[in-house]
Amino acid sequence: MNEVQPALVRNGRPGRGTPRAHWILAAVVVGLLAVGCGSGGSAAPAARTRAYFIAADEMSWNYAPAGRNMLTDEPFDATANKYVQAGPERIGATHTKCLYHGYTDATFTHQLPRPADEQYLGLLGPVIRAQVGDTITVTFRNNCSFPASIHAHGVFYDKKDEGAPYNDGRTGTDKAGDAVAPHQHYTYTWQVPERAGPGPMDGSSVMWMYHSHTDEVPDVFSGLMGPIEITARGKARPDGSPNDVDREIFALFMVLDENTSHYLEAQRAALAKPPAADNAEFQESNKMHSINGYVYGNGPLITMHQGERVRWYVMSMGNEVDLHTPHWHGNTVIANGMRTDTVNLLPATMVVADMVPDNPGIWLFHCHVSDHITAGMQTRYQVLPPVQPGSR
Ligand SMILES: [Cu+2]
Repeated sequence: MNEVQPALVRNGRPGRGTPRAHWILAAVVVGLLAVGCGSGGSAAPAARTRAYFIAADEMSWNYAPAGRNMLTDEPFDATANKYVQAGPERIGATHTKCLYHGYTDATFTHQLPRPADEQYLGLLGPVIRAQVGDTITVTFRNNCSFPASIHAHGVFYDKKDEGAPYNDGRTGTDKAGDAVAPHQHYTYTWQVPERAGPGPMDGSSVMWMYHSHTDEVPDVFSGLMGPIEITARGKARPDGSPNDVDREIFALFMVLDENTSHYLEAQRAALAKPPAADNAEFQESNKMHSINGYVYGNGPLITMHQGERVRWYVMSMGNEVDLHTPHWHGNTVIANGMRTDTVNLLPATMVVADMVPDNPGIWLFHCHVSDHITAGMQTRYQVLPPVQPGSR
């Protein structure tokens, strides 16, 4: 079967803000697929293999690239500067991280550019999408300096593709995906059976996550996390996204505790006046209360149009402080079959919330835990006027 790169066709949304080139590309890819596997172009969904190429790349990540508090439109105050201001004894807003990036193929020479309307994803890895019945392959290359893996939630995997080393009686190649050494690669294969897709109370798609699980705690705090979205059989567009949703937004609420990152010690030692690693104020300064790796609204504005069917996928990871309550100003959502404007997250929980925004404007989207508000776990989203029929 031909393999496709869904990340390239991700924006297939006819008449809904779709870059035309992407839609044409989607049509070409689907056509090639039909020829390649003889499945034809009928409405019945053919099971597909969706091939992703994801590298873990070492890089500098700036939690506050705007350099000011975008929620107040003022310079950072003393509270914010505890976290974002660099100095002889403080790392500040920019940390070394290891992040998942999508690539075009197994040569890992061309990183997939993130379209403008996906820039808000920040430090999250590429969205992995599939439909029930599909097979997902992820060729993973580790460009970071420590062994890493990709461990998926929800989908079906054999032991060799679990991406997590522990005492489970396995040996040899059965442990191949547990720890990919620096500069090595490994291809994970995950099946997408019914039990990976929506249940009786779900909508047309569900959220899972993937993350490194070789040394789970520092791997995740170093930044190795991403979302998975699985759509019900027969309800997916060519890119795997649900055909009854106009726009999808993914958001990670997490106190990224850089004290627990693989890179903390090197960064601490590089300071002009390195404080002790257990210095309480230093430790607090490294706890980045972020949404998709941005603090104080510093990420790109999340945008949508009034009247669109918007599906929010929110998740958390981390520690006992990672109890978060994402709250939308200005509009409401339906989550778990109930109307609300605030949902609950604990580490490694995932919530899907559907919104049809009826209220245009720029609105706050923030964690409602008081300590997290002041530490910067806030951002904004914009509801633009409705898309006029035929305007695109
Ligand atoms: Cu919170």
